[in-house]
Amino acid sequence: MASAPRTAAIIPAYNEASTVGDVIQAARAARLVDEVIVVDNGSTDGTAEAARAAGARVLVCEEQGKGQAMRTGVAGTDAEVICFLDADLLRLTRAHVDRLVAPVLAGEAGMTLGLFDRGPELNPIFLKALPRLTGQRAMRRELFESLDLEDIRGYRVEAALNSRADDLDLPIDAFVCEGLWHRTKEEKDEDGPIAGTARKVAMLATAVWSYAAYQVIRPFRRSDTTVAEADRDSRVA
Ligand SMILES: Nc1nc2c(ncn2[C@@H]2O[C@H](COP(=O)(O)OP(=O)(O)OP(=O)(O)O)[C@@H](O)[C@H]2O)c(=O)[nH]1
Ligand SMILES: [Mg+2]
Repeated sequence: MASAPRTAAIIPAYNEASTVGDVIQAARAARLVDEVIVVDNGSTDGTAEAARAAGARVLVCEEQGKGQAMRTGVAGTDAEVICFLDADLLRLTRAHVDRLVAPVLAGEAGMTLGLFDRGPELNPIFLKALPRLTGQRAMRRELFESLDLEDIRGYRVEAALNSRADDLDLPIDAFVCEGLWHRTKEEKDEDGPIAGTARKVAMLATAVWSYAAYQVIRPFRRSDTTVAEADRDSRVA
């Protein structure tokens, strides 16, 4: 019998020292996770040190951006299944992480999506009616690697993953992670809540643009380079 593919939790983190340790702890406690990788972009608040202290392997991404950090994480492991987790999560449990990974390992889902718990009124709306742009998602590495380099920049990456999974008709397993929440941009922005809200609006605009770019512009691009093509030589053995 072939041995089960190995699973890596990859956590992009930029100035998340106050929460990254708990996220790592939940990921390390998960039964189905074999290694935990944090990808930092030169955080100035001790995120890398906190991540190392909590037992993660820390990689440094040279280029700023969430998607770029995810790419660095994937290139830095040979795991077949990847579980992405944000570093600003509150109340993440090992059960949430295993629930994300299990259907992908079993081949029952091409991608899983773990949504925040917004309560009984909002959960069905975020689960069924809106684009599911969560950072908590598991997939086989090939799905991430099949994305175009242009499509993974910053916050475009999540919409791009959703679009790609749709293109490939992959079965998606989306669910609410009971109790899960995060430190929002409004809370963590040093320049105050208004700047935080502005950054949030910019991020959502990026996601909308990403969907449009994927659907409209992509077919006309002349030279697409996928993540797999770009990172073939840098893959760890
Ligand atoms: N390494 C790295 N991580 C990043 C970068 N940008 C965002 N992240 C991480 O990606 C995760 C999600 O980013 P957030 O900015 O919280 O995005 P979000 O949760 O979708 O947005 P909010 O609702 O405003 O919190 C967090 O763990 C961030 O620290 C970056 O440039 N580099
Ligand atoms: Mg967040």
